[in-house]
Amino acid sequence: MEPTVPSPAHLDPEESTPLETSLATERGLQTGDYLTSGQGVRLPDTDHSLKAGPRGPSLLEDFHLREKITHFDHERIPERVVHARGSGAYGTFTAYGNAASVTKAGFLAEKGRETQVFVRFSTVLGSRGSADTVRDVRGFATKFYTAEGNFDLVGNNMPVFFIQDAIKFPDLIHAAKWHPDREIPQAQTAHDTFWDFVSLHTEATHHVFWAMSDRGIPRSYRTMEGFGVHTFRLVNADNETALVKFHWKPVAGVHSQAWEETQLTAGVDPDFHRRDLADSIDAGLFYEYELGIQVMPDNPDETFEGIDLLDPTKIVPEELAPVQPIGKLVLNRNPDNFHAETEQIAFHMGNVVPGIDVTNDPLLQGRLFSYLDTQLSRLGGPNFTQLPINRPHAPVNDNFRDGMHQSVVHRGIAPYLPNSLSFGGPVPAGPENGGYVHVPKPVLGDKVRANPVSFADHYSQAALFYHSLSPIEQDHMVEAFTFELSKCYEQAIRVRMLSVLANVDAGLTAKVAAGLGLPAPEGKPPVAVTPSPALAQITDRTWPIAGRVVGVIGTPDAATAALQATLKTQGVVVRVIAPVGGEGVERTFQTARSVEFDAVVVAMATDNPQVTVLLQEAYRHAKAIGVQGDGERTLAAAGIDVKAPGILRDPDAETLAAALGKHRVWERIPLLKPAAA
Ligand code: HDE
Repeated sequence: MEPTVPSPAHLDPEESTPLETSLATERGLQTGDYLTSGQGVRLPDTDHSLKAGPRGPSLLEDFHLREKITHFDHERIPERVVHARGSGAYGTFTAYGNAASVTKAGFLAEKGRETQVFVRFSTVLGSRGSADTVRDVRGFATKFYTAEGNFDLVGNNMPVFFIQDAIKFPDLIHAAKWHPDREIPQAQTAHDTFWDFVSLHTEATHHVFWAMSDRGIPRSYRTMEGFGVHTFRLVNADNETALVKFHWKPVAGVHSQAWEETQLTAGVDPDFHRRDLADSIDAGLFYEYELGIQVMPDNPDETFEGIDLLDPTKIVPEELAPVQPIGKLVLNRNPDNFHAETEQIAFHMGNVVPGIDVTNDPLLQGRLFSYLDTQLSRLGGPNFTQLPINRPHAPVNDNFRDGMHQSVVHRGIAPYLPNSLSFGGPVPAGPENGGYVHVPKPVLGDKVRANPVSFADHYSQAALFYHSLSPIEQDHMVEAFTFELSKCYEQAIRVRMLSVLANVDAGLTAKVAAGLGLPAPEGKPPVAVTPSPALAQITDRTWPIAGRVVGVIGTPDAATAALQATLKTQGVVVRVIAPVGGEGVERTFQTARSVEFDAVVVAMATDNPQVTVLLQEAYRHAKAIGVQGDGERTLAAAGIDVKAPGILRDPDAETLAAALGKHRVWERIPLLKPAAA
């Protein structure tokens, strides 16, 4: 029986609340020309508290003072226990329509269907105010406001995780966050407790390799992949199932900062990634990604080519199961209010829609509990789904009532089922009416605290990853391990971690050990490793350059005007760096730092020491450097050889664009090594 009682507008299936409308309503709360109190009483003065005489004590009866200060005192909510530092944007997801064979979820299956999303990117370890560019995993969490309800894909920029079972998460995070006695270091894994834990808990090895690779220091959120990590189960219209891994593939390619660059950026511009996201959207240079799936048969043992699909420390190499693109995401709108939208968004692994189901991955199973639970303390009660950013765009008719911060004035007297006083409604929806039905899989087994045997392999895929990287990326990983372990106080932890590395690769271990001044232990690395070329990020490919930033050292005169104009047509942001400010100047010698630019063009002669440092850094970080006019004298002052790779004499826009499309001048890297190395 269909419900016949009229429901309030926000519950009415005919009147689902599009995000635009709900946000407009929220903005509408601030109306009128006059300043008022929270109760709507107009106020003549908000600068002086009510006092007994100009010098007298403030009076308790000043309702405006008390209300203003009280509200202010409670403006902050608890930061996320992990992923506290983040930023987000709205976007549109458009389905290619080719996923219908594996899922009935309309937003994936129907060709051309557009779905609004909000994506929140984050680091894991730092507090809300920490720097964006630290070495860390990045969160890539997407809320799809689908017509069938919200679907949240709460992923990371690395396809595996440190642990195989959710019960270890508090241990991992206690070890990885700051030391509890002094609350240092902030947003770093380079400390004793982290390396103590991961060297003892070897199932983390594969993930640690990803964290120590260049994936841990992305150039921007535009240039990183996203992964659902776990295996999901998709269901099509004929109720056939497939096991699937989700991937976000950035249209701009996967690119990273240089390690030294990240450290400088953390000081120069701690908001580097956040700013790039917001500025790019403002400039119409939208971030774009394709959603892809690896599809594996849903066989009873849930393995594929010998890989246990329930183990979140394992990938399925793309060469074995290609990533099939099924839709495109464009991030095209900045939030209006950081707190209301980016801070209050609440993701939950249990937000699934018909056509998408979970698997028994023990990490995923624990997450199904954690995300709902954490919002209760973070957002202050169970009604956070009513916040505009969390509201589904599908009709809601849940019979949930009351609770803290209830903002809906529910009508009727029968919020229970079965009832006869609300004409029996709302009625449960069977699958024929779009009801969510869990895939009926048999569950059998003894109650045990145990892992499948296959989970015991902790090293083979770490080796697979390491051997899939380009030599430059491998070198970066050696440097990262050496740097991080050098930061430990306890020698025993370094020694123990070296013995873990020795079970992955002897060459890597020898180099890290040499850097630490320790003997390299012997281990038992896997004998045969088949690399997955898809994992390397330095390849021969050239990538789109929209959103890349070029600094022009010179004055905003005609000399570089043509170059600038052509680059801008390709979406490149050009900033003139001049001796002093003025019309057309975005940076001065005093304010510019190398980390802001993907390439630099030197169009004037100067021996300004800050320009010298900028160029030396750009050179060291293997960035393309163009030279025009008497700019060579500036390079000479910085001690840079104009014949070195990537120093481009009078580059036209095409040459510069080609260099940007490679991300860095990789041929210069060997020249940057100390002679003894
Ligand atoms: Fe999370 N994680 N997580 N996580 N996670 C949270 O939820 C948790 C894990 C991820 O931008 C928290 O609302 C447990 C894997 C992202 O709002 C919390 C376990 C992956 C975000 C939580 C994991 C993630 C979170 C903190 C082990 C990648 C940020 C605040 C079982 C696939 C979402 C919150 C945002 C946030 C718990 C492991 C990704 C406490 C218990 C694996 C991107 O619920």
